[in-house]
Amino acid sequence: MTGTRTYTMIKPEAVEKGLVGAILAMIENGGFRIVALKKTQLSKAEAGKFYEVHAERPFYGELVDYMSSGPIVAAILEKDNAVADFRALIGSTDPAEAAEGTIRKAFAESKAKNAVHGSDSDENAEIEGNFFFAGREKY
Ligand code: 3AN
Repeated sequence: MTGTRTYTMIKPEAVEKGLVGAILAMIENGGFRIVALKKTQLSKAEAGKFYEVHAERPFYGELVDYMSSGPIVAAILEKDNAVADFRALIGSTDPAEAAEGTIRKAFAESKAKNAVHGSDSDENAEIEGNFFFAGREKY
């Protein structure tokens, strides 16, 4: 039986620091199956569209600049209860509040440079996954 899906990005600072393998290992060890995976870089316009829901937040400009500043690793992940279980695995947005054993506790620098993205709902997971991957890139 297949599980539900979520979407993640390993963010520019974590890619730059050579943490892709370590983060993917935590993801697979956490019981997630990788459905799709690629290294790519967002243009400013694409980052702006991806984070459109945060357009009114004070950190939006900084977030868009940062997320388009270097390559990211995008992935679709599958597991029962994928969205909630993945958010538990990544930990709180603020690494100072992230629990032991979470990806952000291990690798995040700050609220902005917090190593990974995780979708916040099944609906957004589908939209975000389709933003990055064509049907023939998902297995
Ligand atoms: P999460 O990524 O935990 O779902 P959201 O959805 O509140 O958190 O925020 C989306 C992204 O915006 C975060 N991953 C982070 O990169 C950035 N962000 C959130 N809060 C701040 C903040 N106070 N300052 C700078 N960037 C922030």
